[in-house]
Amino acid sequence: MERTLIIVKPDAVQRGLTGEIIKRFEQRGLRIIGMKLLQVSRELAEKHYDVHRERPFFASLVEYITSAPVVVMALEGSDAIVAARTTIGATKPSEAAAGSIRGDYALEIGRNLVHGSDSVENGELEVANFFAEAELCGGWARAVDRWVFE
Ligand code: DAT
Ligand code: MG
Repeated sequence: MERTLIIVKPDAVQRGLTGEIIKRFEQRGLRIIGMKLLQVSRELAEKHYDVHRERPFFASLVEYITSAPVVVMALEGSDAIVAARTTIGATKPSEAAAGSIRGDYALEIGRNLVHGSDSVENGELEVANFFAEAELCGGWARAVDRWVFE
């Protein structure tokens, strides 16, 4: 099982797309093991986006993610990293596949609605950055799991 951190970004929350976005991950079969609403601090934002620190868009990225509340989710599943990123769609929404979240609801890279971890290692690190272990229901199983996971 892999873990991925999903952030329903401020634009998605403001636009009332939180439920629609959660629904897509649920329908995909990924298991929610943690979820909360919070306003990201500058410190946490800079840590989360540390790999982009030297990029020209870093300041606006931090500004955007800290600008209003977000919903963060920790999801678990087989191949969760790739599955979630496929559901999210390409970074640049104008090029994202129709049927993906960004392809259906977004136009611009700086308003691309949702974050998903990009590797197994980053999934673990990012979930730990946003959730205390006690906030995660790591051990639970759904009755339907045997119909989703082979
Ligand atoms: P993703 O969010 O698809 O994982 P990423 O990790 O490469 O994309 O970049 C993180 C965020 O930074 C991305 O969601 C939007 C912003 N970003 C990336 N590349 C950008 C660019 N060339 N111009 C402006 N913003 C960019
Ligand atoms: Mg990324």
